[in-house]
Amino acid sequence: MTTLAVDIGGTKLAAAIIDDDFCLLERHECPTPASQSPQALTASLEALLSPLATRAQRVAVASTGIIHQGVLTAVNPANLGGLAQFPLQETVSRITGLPCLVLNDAQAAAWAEYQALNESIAEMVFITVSTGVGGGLVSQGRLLTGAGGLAGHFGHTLADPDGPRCGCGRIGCVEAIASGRGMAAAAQGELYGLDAKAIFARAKAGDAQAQELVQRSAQVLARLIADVKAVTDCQCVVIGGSVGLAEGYLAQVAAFLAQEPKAYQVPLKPAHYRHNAGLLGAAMQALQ
Ligand code: ADP
Ligand code: BMX
Ligand code: ZN
Repeated sequence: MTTLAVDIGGTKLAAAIIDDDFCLLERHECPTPASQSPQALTASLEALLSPLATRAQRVAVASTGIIHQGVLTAVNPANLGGLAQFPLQETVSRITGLPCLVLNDAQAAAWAEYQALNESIAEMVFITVSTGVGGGLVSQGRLLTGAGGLAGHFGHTLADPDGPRCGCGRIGCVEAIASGRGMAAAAQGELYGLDAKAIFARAKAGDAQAQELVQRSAQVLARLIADVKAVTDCQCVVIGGSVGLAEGYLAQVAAFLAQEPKAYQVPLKPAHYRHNAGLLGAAMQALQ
């Protein structure tokens, strides 16, 4: 049996054929359309999934947004070009003709990363720093999704009451500062208009403003992790997403976390499955 796994993020769509031993047999990627029209996302999903659908028996989707009863509702619609709601399960089932499971991207990644731990851990938290900042929590061996799908949306906790407005409607969310989009929005002067990938490249080349933007993100993330430790007493926090996995980023987060009182410190790990954690976690959930 094979699963067609799909990861819908604010920046990219990924799809892979995954076998029942969770080997990735083939992987494809395309940009996420920046449009508030549901037709644009449907068209991109059609182009990505149609050629792969005949090779799988089921589909498993990990997607940005609250996923409840198969429907995607954005907490932060700005991450999806303004798209606030999308009938995800119905659309993907129609495109592929296959049974389809859908869950939040960070919750899916949390599940895969929990399976990859080689120690017995009761509480584990996963945080993705990517287009947004997402999260997932495994407690006593169970993935917590919440009655409405909101569990683990750590990116929308408060980092700075005087901070920028978040697309979710709150002021000063972690996501508004620490995410790839948040870093890009704060860039000024020579860095104005650059995305987070380019900002990291400038930081590496010695640009002071770029270094400050990366540092600010890492500091905000470390404070979030201390808060999460205080709430969950998790024994490990796994970090993913393209910003989270960028060279040198986790070391900066760890250095800021080390400045917190001992009780709020927790071991940090980079995602074992790297950029495929969401795809694999969705496939693992579908097989259960
Ligand atoms: P998605 O949010 O679609 O799941 P990613 O995890 O790739 O996708 O996160 C996208 C964000 O990561 C963007 O803000 C992008 O600029 C940034 N990014 C992509 N590659 C890198 C990199 N090598 N280093 C730092 N940031 C990166
Ligand atoms: C946002 C929110 C979360 C998601 C997180 C990371 C939306 C559309 N998404 O906080 O559901 O898990 O971003 O998403 O409101 P990514 O696109 O960065 O992977
Ligand atoms: Zn927010």
